[in-house]
Amino acid sequence: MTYKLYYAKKTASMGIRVILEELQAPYQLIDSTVDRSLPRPAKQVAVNPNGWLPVIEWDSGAMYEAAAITIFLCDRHSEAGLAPKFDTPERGIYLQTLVYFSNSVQNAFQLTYYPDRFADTKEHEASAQSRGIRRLRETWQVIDDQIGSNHWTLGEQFSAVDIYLFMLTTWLRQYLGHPDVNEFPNVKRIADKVLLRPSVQAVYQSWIANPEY
Ligand SMILES: N[C@@H](CCC(=O)N[C@@H](CS)C(=O)NCC(=O)O)C(=O)O
Repeated sequence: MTYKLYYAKKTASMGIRVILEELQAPYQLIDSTVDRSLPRPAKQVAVNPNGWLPVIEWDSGAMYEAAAITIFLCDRHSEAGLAPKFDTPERGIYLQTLVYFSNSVQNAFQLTYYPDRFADTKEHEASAQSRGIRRLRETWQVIDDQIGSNHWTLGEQFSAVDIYLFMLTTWLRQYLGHPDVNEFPNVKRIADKVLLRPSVQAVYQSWIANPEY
């Protein structure tokens, strides 16, 4: 069975691709875009009426929402050990962190990337954007404090949360006024280790060559 991953560079579909690589699950990339002026694959929009990436399809289903896809794939391929087992304390923190990434950190990014979606008028967009920058600082600080001196985000064991964390750090853009990842030394320490993984080296080649690409 081959997964179909609707895909565009710079998006959360890159993180899902790293997870598929780590799981050694066969997949096929379906070219897509975040440019709303360009057509997107009909099936992608049928699965996700919001029009966002990532979307994933498999032999018996399809879904969207990057954190949910992460949880689904890691449970489906549990032998790879990318998710803590069900009855461990780490399992709770794993779910908590993925959902926090999705609803708080990603939301802060959205305020800065798409201020028009959070403001009634053009004049209010700058305010939405600057609040988003402040929110990025607040939410990354929560994650940095949570990690503390842990080896990986959840403790001793590498997990899909570390990949997700790395992906989100690649969205930080100096030119948008985002905080620098170095403001969050524990996050940076983990992102640097994730970067060394062959899966990440393969998927993030362009970003590695030019982080603001
Ligand atoms: N909560 C969704 C957000 C998805 C999202 O915002 N995707 C971006 C790319 S990372 C996108 O498709 N943006 C295009 C748009 O919003 O028009 C998720 O985590 O999957």
